[in-house]
Amino acid sequence: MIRPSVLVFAGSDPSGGAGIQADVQAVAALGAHPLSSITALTVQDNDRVYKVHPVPADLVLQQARTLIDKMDIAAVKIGIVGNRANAEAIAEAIGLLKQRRPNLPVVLDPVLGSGHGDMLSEDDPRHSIMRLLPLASLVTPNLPEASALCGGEQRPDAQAELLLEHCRNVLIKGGHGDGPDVVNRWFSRSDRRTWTWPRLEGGFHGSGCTLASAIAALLARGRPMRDAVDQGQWYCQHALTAAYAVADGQRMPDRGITVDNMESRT
Ligand code: PXL
Repeated sequence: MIRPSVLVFAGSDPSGGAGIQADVQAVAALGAHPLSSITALTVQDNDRVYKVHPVPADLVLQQARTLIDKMDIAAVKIGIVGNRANAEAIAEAIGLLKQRRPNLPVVLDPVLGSGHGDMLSEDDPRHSIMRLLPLASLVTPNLPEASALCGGEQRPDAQAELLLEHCRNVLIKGGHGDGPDVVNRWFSRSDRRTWTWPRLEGGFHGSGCTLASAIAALLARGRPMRDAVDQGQWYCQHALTAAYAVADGQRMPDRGITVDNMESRT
């Protein structure tokens, strides 16, 4: 049996909480195989980012092409890209993949900065995100990201309407709000659904990466979008509930949790 692969474009987070380190764990936990093209090296601990060093664009493309030439890729996940040249390289790789698989699922996590607001791109990440948005099948902004991508618009319904002009599915995550619950809203052009999860105490490192990668893995395994968005959140919430500390500050989602009974949810 060939296991479906997810090609992840992401930066390295040496703390092991976010970025490619998170993506690899989440994709594997959900039964797909993680392939990677590293877009940037960062210098960071579990709280703060001190440096971002983009990988040269030709190397981002070469990493991907070598895999694309040999392997069938069932889904793509995009995290930080590092700079605009890397966004172009990623667009080229996705173009190649879509020649083979026109309906390739592509999950775009539109990261504008770290949880503390530290830079994770050499230039304005909004340009790279807008370049990649039409190539994505799902975009997963939190509320501040959705607002920044929509000219300061604050209302999720209006944000979704704008983003749906570029991308077929939008998941607006409420983790950055306040209140006792986190409300996540999924919109497609013909459907929508809202989830309410209890807000967990404290801060986490890499929750957005965990969720987007989980959804990409589920899409790679053939789940319909609505189910993948549902089950991905279920997995992410449990990984956050089981989070552990490695130092003061943000905790690490436990992405090794067992996911057996998630199948029964939809
Ligand atoms: O969670 C967003 C994110 C993505 N990618 C890398 C990161 C972070 C947050 O710190 O470091 C590499």
